[in-house]
Amino acid sequence: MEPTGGVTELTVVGKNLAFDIECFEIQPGKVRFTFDNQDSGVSHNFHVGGPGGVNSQTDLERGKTTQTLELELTEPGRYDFWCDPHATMEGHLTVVDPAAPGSTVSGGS
Ligand SMILES: [Cu+2]
Repeated sequence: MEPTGGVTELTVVGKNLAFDIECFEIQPGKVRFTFDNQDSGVSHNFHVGGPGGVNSQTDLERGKTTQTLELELTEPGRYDFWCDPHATMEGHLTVVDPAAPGSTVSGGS
């Protein structure tokens, strides 16, 4: 999860109508999601929403396929990600507040 060239790279695999990872914690800034749809013949997308009016998604696309979504997540807080047709596919990511060093985002979902 180390930022590469100022961009945080996150990879999420969609398989059997589920995401392989459902919780991320990142620093504010540019994020590049790679969504790897491994469900052959099943249409998924990758949708991210949260603070600051973030609401962005990839097109629905039949697997197997790989999509990328680049966002700038500058506002600390909790963001959600999901696949629109499948309620079983959801997760969240927390953008930490760099102005609060040592403050860990406490657990709970
Ligand atoms: Cu889906």
